[in-house]
Amino acid sequence: MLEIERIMRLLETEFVGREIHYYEKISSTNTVAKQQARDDAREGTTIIAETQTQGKGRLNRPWISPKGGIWLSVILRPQITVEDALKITLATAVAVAKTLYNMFDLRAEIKWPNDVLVDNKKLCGILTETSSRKKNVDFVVVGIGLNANFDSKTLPEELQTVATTLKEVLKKEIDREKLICRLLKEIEDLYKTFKAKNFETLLNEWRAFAVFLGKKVEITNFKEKFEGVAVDVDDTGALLVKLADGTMRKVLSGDVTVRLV
Ligand code: BT5
Repeated sequence: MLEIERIMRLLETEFVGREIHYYEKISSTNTVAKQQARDDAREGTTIIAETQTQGKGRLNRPWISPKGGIWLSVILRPQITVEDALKITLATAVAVAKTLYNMFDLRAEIKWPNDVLVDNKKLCGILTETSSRKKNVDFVVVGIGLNANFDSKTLPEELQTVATTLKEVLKKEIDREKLICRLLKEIEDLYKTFKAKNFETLLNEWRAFAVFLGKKVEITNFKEKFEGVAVDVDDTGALLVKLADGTMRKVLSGDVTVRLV
């Protein structure tokens, strides 16, 4: 079980995680965070759960959340448009990758828009949800699911070959409290960079972990499926894919499959 008091003692942030709501078991930290945000929870409020019964990914896909994982959501209140929220997802992926690199010397890879992978297997997923009034965002909830201290054998069979955990990669259990503190600090630092509109700095950090850039990818989204080479992200965070005929496509949502040949 996580020791929240220890997290509070180790935490070096100004506002992210300064208020933590901890649950042994809840539906989804994102769902609870959204409710608390609607009830005026202050910026940085963080919801952490030991397990989730209805953890979710994008498009309401299930996120399997056994004990030993890190399942948390942070409430942010930036003054941005809904489109800008994509950059918060990218910044959060950088925060996860930097934390793993700084703590364990582990070189994770970011896959656009919301995956952190090790050896091509999913270690972490990010779900950013926004609530908006008209064009502007009222609040953003950033949910992070990081497979930490459990074996991928505890996941459903179809995920066992495509998912991995820190315990498996590092061959030991990690200090989850310390990791959460470092992660929340990285999130806060990158969020400050984001708010200062230093997008180029942010995107450059992102590019350093985005190993799939330059590779052949298949894009699947609600309206189409196509192949091309992932070239870069633009200043909105959209993925730029070059098609076989040389034209460039801008991708704002969808799943990316990296072709290994
Ligand atoms: C994501 O969606 O990757 C976002 C996951 C966000 C989870 C966190 S946990 C804390 C917070 N509270 C929530 O309820 N959610 C957030 P997407 O890219 O759509 O990927 C979802 C897919 O990942 C599923 O369809 C499965 O194939 C796979 N998956 C499910 N559980 C997994 C796990 N534990 N590890 C690796 N892959 C998993």
